[in-house]
Amino acid sequence: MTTNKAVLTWLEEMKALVKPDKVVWIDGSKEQTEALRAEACANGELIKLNPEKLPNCYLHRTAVNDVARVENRTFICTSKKEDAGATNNWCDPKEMYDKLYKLYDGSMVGRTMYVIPYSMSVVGSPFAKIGIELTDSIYVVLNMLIMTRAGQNVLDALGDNPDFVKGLHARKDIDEENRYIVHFPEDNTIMSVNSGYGGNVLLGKKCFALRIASYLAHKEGWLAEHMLILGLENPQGEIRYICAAFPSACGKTNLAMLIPPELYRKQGYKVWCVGDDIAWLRVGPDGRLWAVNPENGFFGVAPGTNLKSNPNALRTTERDTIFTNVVLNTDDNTVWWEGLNKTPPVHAVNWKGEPWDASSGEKGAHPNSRFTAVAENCPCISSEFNNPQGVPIDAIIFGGRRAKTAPLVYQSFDWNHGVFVGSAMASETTAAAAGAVGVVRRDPMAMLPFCGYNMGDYFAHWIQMGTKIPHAPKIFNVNWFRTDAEGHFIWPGFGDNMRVLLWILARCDGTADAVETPIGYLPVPEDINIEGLESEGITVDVIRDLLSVDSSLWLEDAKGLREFYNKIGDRMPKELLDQLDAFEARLKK
Ligand code: OXD
Ligand code: MN
Repeated sequence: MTTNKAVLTWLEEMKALVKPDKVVWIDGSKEQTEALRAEACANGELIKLNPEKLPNCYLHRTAVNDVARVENRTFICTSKKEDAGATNNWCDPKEMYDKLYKLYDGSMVGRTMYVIPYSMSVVGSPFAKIGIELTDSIYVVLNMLIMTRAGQNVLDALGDNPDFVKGLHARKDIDEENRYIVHFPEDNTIMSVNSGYGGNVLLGKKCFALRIASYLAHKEGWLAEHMLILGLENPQGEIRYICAAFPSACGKTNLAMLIPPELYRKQGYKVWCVGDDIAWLRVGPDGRLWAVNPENGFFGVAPGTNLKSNPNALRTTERDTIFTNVVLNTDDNTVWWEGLNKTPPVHAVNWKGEPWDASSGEKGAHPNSRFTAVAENCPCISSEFNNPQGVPIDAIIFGGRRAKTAPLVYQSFDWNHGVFVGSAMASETTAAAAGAVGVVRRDPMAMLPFCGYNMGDYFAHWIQMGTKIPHAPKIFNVNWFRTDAEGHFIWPGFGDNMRVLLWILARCDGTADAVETPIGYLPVPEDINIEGLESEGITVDVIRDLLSVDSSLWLEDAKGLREFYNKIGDRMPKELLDQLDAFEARLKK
């Protein structure tokens, strides 16, 4: 497979540690993948679904104690604690290696170790980075074959180069008390043990493409971000690209695959999906910011995905998909989840593998149940998805779930103010009682759980990047989640978010006016097109309300932000502290 000395030496070391019975290199061939699927079905790891209704689709169930990312057991182990910063769990690398090596010792006795060479981004792209994951789980292999470009061609591209990210995953006993997801950014190394859940074990995704990559991006002068990438095509056939960062479970996949409202569809508007979760961004030779999606598939949340919320995602999952922790319909061997439709299966097995009756009131699918689907099966996948140069970005959007504070949309005054807006990102639980405000969780740039180094340095890097992009994207903030006195969402969201994207692009072109407020530039209410929304109760007055800025709420928010900045400590860049002071002064005026 390879004569790369660094790869082979590391492999021998890891073999001596975990002591597998057998080692299998993943070559990416159809034959090998098919054989692994058959083996996983035979040993119970996978259940083959109805080949007519869901061709080439499988169901997997994780252990009941292993259903989500474990942030409290996720570590960034740099030699100096300050380099990981106050927002990450840290441990001295030597101490952590000692602890982990004890856990891994002999963990693959009697098992097979799979060697997965994979590339994040198209093999050979200037953005691409290579990783090798060692795992004892066929489920991981099959997921990685969807989520990344994996196989022999990656080893060929690596050649003799010792520069690759080393990943070791062992299922071990799925013991929560000894579950660790650990990053050693200075060693290009990731170690994951005692979990089988995607976000903890598909090491190319959060661990590499965000945590390790953000560390590398800081060193090398680019950005690795928790962002979707979409292309918006106008009736003239011109496509403009936008990146957007929202915290987990705030609708990134839905926005990335948006279907325009009929009014716009008729005119010829289209939205193309480049990515739904991660963007790697570099300054191009033309001085613009260019983005690729380093992934090759979607690891999306199933519950709530339906024909209204996201028909494109639903259609993407109709073949070649691995479902995890959803309901099995035993009548026709298909799958179901809450929010798919109003007709749960009559004979069914829940995510725990138990017989399940929808009338019990218990959920059948786990709320974090997932689909792992092939990006190229998406009906709206962008023609640029495999472009090794990426796509040029006109706008960056930040957003969160705010019941009251943030308006539907606003634009930052400039790059540094935009970085401030991103750093102030937060999401809050919706308040049931009128006027009550939910609990705010700060999640700057949606990167709180994914930044592989000190958050203060990360902010400084964003400020620095602003000086290196001659034609930088404009920065915006959106909030689809404002609620009325009864706690109902005011804005219809989903496809209608397109109306807001059009205002954003008009601002990028300089063709829309704006109102200057203490928080940034807001739309003139009449400039958000509401044609066709009358039946949803949306009038210009409602838009005016959605765009209102309550200084007292924002001053309260600024207090929370200052506490957060203080927690980050002395690596907070002065530029953002100045932004915060200026923000408060504008609000008090
Ligand atoms: C997430 C995810 O948790 O994408 O952000 O899975
Ligand atoms: Mn995500």
